[in-house]
Amino acid sequence: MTDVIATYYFRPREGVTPEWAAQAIAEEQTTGTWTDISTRQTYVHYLDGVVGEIRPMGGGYTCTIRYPAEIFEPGNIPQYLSVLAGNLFGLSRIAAVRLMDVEFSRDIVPFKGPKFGIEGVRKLAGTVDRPHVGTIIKPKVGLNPKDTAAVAYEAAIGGVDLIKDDETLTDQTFCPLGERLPLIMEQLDRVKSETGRNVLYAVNISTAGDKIVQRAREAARMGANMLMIDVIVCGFDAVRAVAQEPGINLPIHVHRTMHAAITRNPEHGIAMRPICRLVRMLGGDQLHTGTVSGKMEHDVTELRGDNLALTEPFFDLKPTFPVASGGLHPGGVHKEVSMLGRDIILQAGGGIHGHPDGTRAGATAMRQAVDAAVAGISPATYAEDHPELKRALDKWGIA
Ligand code: CAP
Ligand code: MG
Repeated sequence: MTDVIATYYFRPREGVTPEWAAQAIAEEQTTGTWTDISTRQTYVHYLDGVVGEIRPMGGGYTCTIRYPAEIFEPGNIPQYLSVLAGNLFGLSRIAAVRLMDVEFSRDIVPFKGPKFGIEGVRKLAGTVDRPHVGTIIKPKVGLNPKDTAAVAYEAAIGGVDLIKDDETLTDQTFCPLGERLPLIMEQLDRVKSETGRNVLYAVNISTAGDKIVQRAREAARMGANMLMIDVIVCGFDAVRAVAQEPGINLPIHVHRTMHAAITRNPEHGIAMRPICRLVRMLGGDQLHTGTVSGKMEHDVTELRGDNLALTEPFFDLKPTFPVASGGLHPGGVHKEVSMLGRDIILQAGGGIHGHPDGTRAGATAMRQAVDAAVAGISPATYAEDHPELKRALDKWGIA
């Protein structure tokens, strides 16, 4: 069996050597504890974590730890996380630790990955090589089902490829999922008959662990063409459970609300990279990874690497579509495309529904910005004969 290699950044407290700190992590996460124990039989040692080369980085160090494949229970994601990212974060003699990346071995990836992947989602939406444009219905909560569907129609007819619920909208009484979903799908059918375009709607099925698969089944029965899961708050295994459910053949859009509590501190927590690898292996077809021009904190180098983790060869698993979202507007599109490429979903909530001429014009402006970026034309030049884009740039400027 092939071992799993995790890379950590860590900063020992004063007086603690990096060698001691790295060994303490390896032991805590595998066969040891804080002191010698008489019960660690010699036959147990094949499960020891092995510390690799320790290198200085920033104010601390990085090292790899090799975890024997046998320490993992195949398919048990909570158990994997407990080994790779468990108690180590609280060790008092280590001031900070961050799980930077994980090289999973095939032996512990008994998952099929995305059912659709980038190509499959493109096939559904009828696109070839351009970035997808998505929108989050805003306000994020409060609209009733009828008004939500009306906004969806406007966005779809204006040109978006994808509409999604916001992360806090699930099945509240002001907008029950069972009413909202059929009304939105009806509007998207209308758009299809008027334009021939198949627009996707990611309905947020996030809920309790013992209910999410049932909710996914109901959404599929009601005609959903995409499902959405808030992965951090639902748990990674929610994605696996829905993706592996026989009879549900829908792409899964994965939102990461709450991730910044874990990923944002560059010294402590879990970087986005391992989260990308997990979501891809568990069957997420689309995953939020951030923008280069938007409202959320980002590190461009990390972001590009995260998107690569979603798309580079990974056993035989399909690539996951990276999603750039958060404060995006037409004036930021060229920057996103030049930094992140064309295999990207560019989502705008405020950047579409805040357009001076409304949602439809906002959606059109985003599509025009994408067309300009793909054609290598500057947004300002393209806006000269594209009034929707012009109005957006006048309001928000060019990033
Ligand atoms: C975007 C968004 C997303 C964020 C999350 C929001 O809306 O719907 O949740 O993108 O960030 O509510 O902020 P706007 P990330 O377009 O109106 O900003 O994708 O980085 O996890
Ligand atoms: Mg949101």
